[in-house]
Amino acid sequence: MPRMLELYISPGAWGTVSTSPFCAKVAAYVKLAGIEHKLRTADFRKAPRGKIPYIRHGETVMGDSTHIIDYLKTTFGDPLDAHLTAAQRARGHLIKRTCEESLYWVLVYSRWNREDFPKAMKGYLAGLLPGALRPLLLPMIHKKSLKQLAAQGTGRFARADAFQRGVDDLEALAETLGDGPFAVGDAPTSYDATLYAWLDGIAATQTDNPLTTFVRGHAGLQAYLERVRARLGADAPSDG
Ligand SMILES: N[C@@H](CCC(=O)N[C@@H](CS)C(=O)NCC(=O)O)C(=O)O
Repeated sequence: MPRMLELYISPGAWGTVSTSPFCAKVAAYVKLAGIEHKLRTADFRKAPRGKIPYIRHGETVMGDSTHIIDYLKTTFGDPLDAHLTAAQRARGHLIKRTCEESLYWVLVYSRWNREDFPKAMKGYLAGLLPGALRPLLLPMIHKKSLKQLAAQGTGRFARADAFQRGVDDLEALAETLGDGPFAVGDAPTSYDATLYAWLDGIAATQTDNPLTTFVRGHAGLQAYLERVRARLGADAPSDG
């Protein structure tokens, strides 16, 4: 068995382990699955395909949160999902895809669109980027995010329409979750790593928008977040 698993993520803010929900997802997975690991600050230049999160485990360097979790299941065993029925897997898949392929873009929109950007991201990025490069990097990162949002499509909607798409996803997720207690049953699974990361990331974002209002004001989702938090304990990125 190779050495310690290293998980490379973007730094946290607003009480999250990482502002990237894909990073927060894998950070939650390794904790829920009880896999010993070290959290490290990601370097985009070293990230496979230029995206975070990525892992290093011995000689293996791998990106994509889903590929990573598949690798971890093969390497460390599958304590969370091995027992799931086909119906539970299907339900979990739909929850995961809704978060990762749809709600994700409205979350990105909520942080980077022109109206909300100054409040949501400026302070965070100012603390993150080296002072001298800040005036250069901040607009570059902002521009890249807007370009991705436009290419994906969400960035082309009026603000109210973009947020409505996200609220529709959240309503469906909350309805599907019901009283849970977890995404697909009585115990946390890999699907909770995704659902938790998205809901926590939305609730934590430092701006008021229809997504944050929905999650913060929904008693069932708040109770769910507390249940998952109780299983996770505290964690923070460390380069040690
Ligand atoms: N499918 C990937 C998506 C990861 C992803 O989109 N990460 C974002 C941060 S949340 C990223 O690295 N964006 C930088 C870019 O697209 O250039 C996964 O599951 O890990």
